[in-house]
Amino acid sequence: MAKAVFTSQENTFTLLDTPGQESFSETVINSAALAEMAILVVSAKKFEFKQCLENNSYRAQITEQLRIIRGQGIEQIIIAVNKMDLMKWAKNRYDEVKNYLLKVAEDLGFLRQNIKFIPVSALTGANILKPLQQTDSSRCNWYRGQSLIEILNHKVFIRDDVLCHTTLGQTEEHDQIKSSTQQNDKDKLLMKIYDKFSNDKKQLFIKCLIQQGRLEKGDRLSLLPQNLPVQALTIQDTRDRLTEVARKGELITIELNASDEQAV
Ligand SMILES: Nc1nc2c(ncn2[C@@H]2O[C@H](COP(=O)(O)OP(=O)(O)OP(=O)(O)O)[C@@H](O)[C@H]2O)c(=O)[nH]1
Ligand SMILES: [Mg+2]
Repeated sequence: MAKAVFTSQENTFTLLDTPGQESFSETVINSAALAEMAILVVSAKKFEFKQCLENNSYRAQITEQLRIIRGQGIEQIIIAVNKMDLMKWAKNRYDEVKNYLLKVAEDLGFLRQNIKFIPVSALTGANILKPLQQTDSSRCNWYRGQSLIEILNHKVFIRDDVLCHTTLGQTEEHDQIKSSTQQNDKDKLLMKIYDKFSNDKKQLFIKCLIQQGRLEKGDRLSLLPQNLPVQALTIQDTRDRLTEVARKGELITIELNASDEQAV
């Protein structure tokens, strides 16, 4: 899973990019478990979409990705129909891709109102930041909707439950840790651990999503389910910079004082 951070005027976004190939399903599962929403990028290019759809394994693969996204609790999805520059922004091409994927997504339980389709060109940047009518109106006179960043900024498509409001008792405990320093349930730190690693200096690190509360450098934590006491020696923020404090929604890396990697 590759991570990138970008900001708009209103928000900071963390993007978890996963490859499309079948062999990367596990990465899609892990990313979707951390995500508030999903963007599926599909190619509108004839060879890449049409011929692929005639290929059973590709059909199975795109269905599998949508199934994983849905299975991880994501209800709302943006489907970006990409490479529209190569198709000269042909509406019938866009509609063909859209109608096919709409059916697949609906069959998997996505509700129509929760699926947002958008034509884009990642290469030229069309409809990514500025809406099409401001940049490409001569080529595409049929799409009058929002650009990708406008959809993201409106947040209508962003779920909040991955950044959960549940208490510990209601969540799966095995992959979460809580702070023992804070009293108020509302502010109680809750994080989902999604990776751990150690370096050649035998320093142990975990990667986490902060689901609620805030973490400060030096905080003492308890690792569930074993109730292992650990301390956050250092914190790296979403951009991998050292920081003193991290908050809800951030994907961070924490250095722990635990020496036994196996126990973590
Ligand atoms: N013409 C055109 N080419 C594009 C566009 N977007 C991506 N490409 C090209 O398509 C190729 C594949 O792009 P990637 O960004 O690697 O595609 P990907 O979806 O990340 O692929 P995987 O990670 O392997 O699943 C590259 O050669 C890109 O330059 C687009 O909008 N228009
Ligand atoms: Mg890629």
